[in-house]
Amino acid sequence: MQALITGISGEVGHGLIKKLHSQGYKVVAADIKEPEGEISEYIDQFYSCDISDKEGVDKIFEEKHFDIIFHLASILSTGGEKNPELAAKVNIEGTLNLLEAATNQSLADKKAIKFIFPSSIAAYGIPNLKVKGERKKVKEDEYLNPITIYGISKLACENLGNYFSKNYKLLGEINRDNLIDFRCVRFPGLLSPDTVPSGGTSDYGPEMIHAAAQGKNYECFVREDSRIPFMAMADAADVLTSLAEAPKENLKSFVYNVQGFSVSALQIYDMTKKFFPNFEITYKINEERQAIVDSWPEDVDDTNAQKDWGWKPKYNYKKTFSEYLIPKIKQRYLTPDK
Ligand code: AKB
Repeated sequence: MQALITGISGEVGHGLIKKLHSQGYKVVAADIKEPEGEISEYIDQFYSCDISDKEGVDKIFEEKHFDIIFHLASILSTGGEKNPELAAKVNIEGTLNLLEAATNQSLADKKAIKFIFPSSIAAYGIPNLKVKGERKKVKEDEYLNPITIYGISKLACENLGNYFSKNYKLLGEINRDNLIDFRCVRFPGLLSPDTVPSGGTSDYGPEMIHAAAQGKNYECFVREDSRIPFMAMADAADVLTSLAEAPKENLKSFVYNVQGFSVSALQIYDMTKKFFPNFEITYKINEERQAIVDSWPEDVDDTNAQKDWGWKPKYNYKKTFSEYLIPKIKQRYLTPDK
């Protein structure tokens, strides 16, 4: 089984590569950054490729045939607002390049390649805090009015993926069973002990914990009552592989909400302080980043994922800290060369 992963140097890539390798996949990786550290051991072939470069993407598909693609490469919500044109190019054109190449290969090989796409809670746009507080658990088809170019790109690519898997060349004579098998989840903010994210807006969560583990204090850029769903990174890799393994006939939808737990910035601080008692936080609100977080739901309804493919997080809020983040993060910062 051969898997292509784009965006390996990002947050989700690390955990996913290890998992796929342990499941016996040959892993082909494409990224603009060379893989560093232990993940290099798990990669069978690396392509230095900017996914918005169509020729570069096509070359990979000329040389390799895939059973499954995990398309993780993306410019995140805060980064995207610094250069929306670039974000649209990478996030939309890049995804389109991959969808086209995967579709051509699926049709030529007469075998539907699985295309797994992580979307985000950024696909939502809650109109105001009153609605956010009242509505709480948002379903997949509600409030799809994203305010960032990242959220707009994610929503567009969810629909592009669905198009390429069902209606591609609607008037053409195509064996539709050989179109790609597109599956997508909307991730919440992610908390990892291994990587400190950059360019996202949910970054205050992981930044806070990594600061505390290094004996630093943290200046938080959103209000203490800001609340969105989060998930342990260990669960995020599982989300992608278990969605990939789900029998196609069970999947009633092409896009699923998933979440671990819904917490405020203050609750993340309180939990972090339990493990790092000297840790202190101050608040200096960045109005633009605050507006982004305010537009994301407080929580999401992931009943469909539970029903259709048995999704259940291993880590609740407490366990995420006590059994995953804290032991690993302490080890990370105590080991001198990390
Ligand atoms: C971001 O903050 O942009 C991402 C996300 C929630 O998709 N982490």
